[in-house]
Amino acid sequence: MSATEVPTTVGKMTVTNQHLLDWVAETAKRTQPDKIVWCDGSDVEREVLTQYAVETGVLIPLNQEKRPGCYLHRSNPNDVARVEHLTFICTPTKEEAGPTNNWMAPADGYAKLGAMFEGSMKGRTMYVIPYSMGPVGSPLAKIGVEITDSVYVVLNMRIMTRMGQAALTTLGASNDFNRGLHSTLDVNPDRRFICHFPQDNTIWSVGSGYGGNVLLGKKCLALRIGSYLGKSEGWLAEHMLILGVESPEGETTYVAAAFPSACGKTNFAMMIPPKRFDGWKVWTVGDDIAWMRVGPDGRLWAINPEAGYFGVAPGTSMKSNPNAMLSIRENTLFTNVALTPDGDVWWEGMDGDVPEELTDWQGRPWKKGSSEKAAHPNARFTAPMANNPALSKAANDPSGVPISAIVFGGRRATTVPLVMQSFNWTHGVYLGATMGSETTAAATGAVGVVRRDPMAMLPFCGYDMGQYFNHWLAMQSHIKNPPKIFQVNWFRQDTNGKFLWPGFGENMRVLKWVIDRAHGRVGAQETPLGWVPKAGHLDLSGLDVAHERVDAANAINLDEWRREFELQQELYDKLDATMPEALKLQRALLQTRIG
Ligand code: SAT
Ligand code: MN
Repeated sequence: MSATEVPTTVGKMTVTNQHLLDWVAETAKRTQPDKIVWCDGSDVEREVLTQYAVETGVLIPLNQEKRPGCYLHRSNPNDVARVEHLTFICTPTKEEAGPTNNWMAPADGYAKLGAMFEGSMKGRTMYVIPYSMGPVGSPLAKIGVEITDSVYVVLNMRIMTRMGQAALTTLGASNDFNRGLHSTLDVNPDRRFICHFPQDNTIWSVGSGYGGNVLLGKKCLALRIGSYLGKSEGWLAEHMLILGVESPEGETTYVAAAFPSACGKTNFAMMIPPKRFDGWKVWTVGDDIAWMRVGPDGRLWAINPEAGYFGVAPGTSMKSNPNAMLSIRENTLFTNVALTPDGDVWWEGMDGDVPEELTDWQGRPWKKGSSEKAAHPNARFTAPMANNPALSKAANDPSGVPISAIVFGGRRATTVPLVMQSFNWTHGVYLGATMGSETTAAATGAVGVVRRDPMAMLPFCGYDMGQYFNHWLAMQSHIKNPPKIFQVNWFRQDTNGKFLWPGFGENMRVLKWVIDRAHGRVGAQETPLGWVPKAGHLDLSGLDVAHERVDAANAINLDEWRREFELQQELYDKLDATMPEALKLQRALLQTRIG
């Protein structure tokens, strides 16, 4: 298709941005789609595309009485999670990508994927999706355009981002937008790559139809490219939820918290405080990503660049996360969950009895007692944040929210205590940098292995990790009123493998201490590792758990920490070339403290 054949209007949308028109024409020439659809984000468009997705088997309508506007998608069984081994950072030198990223030279990346894009949309429709990450017009927001041949991607991007005309209007005639190009090809793992070109603000993704591999605004732009932009522009793009805690007196304190994928960020962000905290309220600003910039008042201000939740379904229930269950009642897309005989969704860990019969995530009949899971462990829901009863009023505020505390958390069966505050900013960066976590089903590969996941950014940092730590350290001099930094671990176990801490809503007790510390109004106990709550400061009244178990969850065992110290050496070795001196010093200081 030649440039002149590219339609420039659809419905009422007029496209005048020449940079965008040129790029679309050039891409159409390469990929040769049958048709080009410019997505305006309208309701009519959603209806038409949903209808098309149903007709072509991409979506299965759910019971519209029980779940209005909800659909099920089954991905190819070889394509159910992010693929870190096929994800590349394409910087001019390997050093810029650093030792924790896969690297490809930009020319090689363009050549290799370029060949795969040749004619890849023949017989298909090419969708052009303009979108804003962040409230439209926010000084923290960024504009992206994703070109894709997947209607599933379009329908997910509608929920996850502010998509369509408004984004295009904000872009105006500017050339400053992320160029994301995606083609599903034949969903063959041998022809699957996700390549990032930070210097060009460009993402190319082929061969997958799943989540973070293809919803290019999410991990690819908001984190990998975002972190690179943050470094050069002086802000932070982080794998963090953002929540606001409102006290009975009406004071709201905002907290950002980093946890690896599938470690309960969505649950934490939507938490309902237990009875003991009557009158307290937790408001969700975001459940996965935070973009943070220093405000004129010297505080760190955060926006959630997303507009929806791409949450893990298994384990989500009225007990674990009522607000998530309420968020998925309508206008939600489900991926790889099980289907009930009456057209509703089901997954392991949902409330109520296990149904006698289901259709499993691969479309096969499933019977109660089967050794196989009915829903894929990384099955997801895509729900508009507007559905969340606990959505913060500030979620759409272009200026974001001021962050008083930053929390780093991993999934650790041993060693790491329930909660701890860093001695200072640099020590806080050290705690984040040395974070470890057991792997989950959110990425392909072994599950349950402890790996270092600095600031939960290991799979998402778009440049050298040592430089990233440097950036965090350097930010201190710009933040006059910095947030306090904490480490938490909800996942510590007893010798029988049972969790010591009940988690979920009870995490409010930990959160209360965190915000009181952030405001400087509660005591703490110094340990060799950091500040921990003094006896009596963690509010345990009404908690249905033996105090010895809470003590065990909080315990600091120096033998375990000496082992942990040795394990952290691996990270230091790997990042030796660029590991900041300040963090080497932190390690040396810790060694003298734990002996
Ligand atoms: O598949 S996603 O990357 O979008 C979800 C996750 O891994 O956190
Ligand atoms: Mn995530």
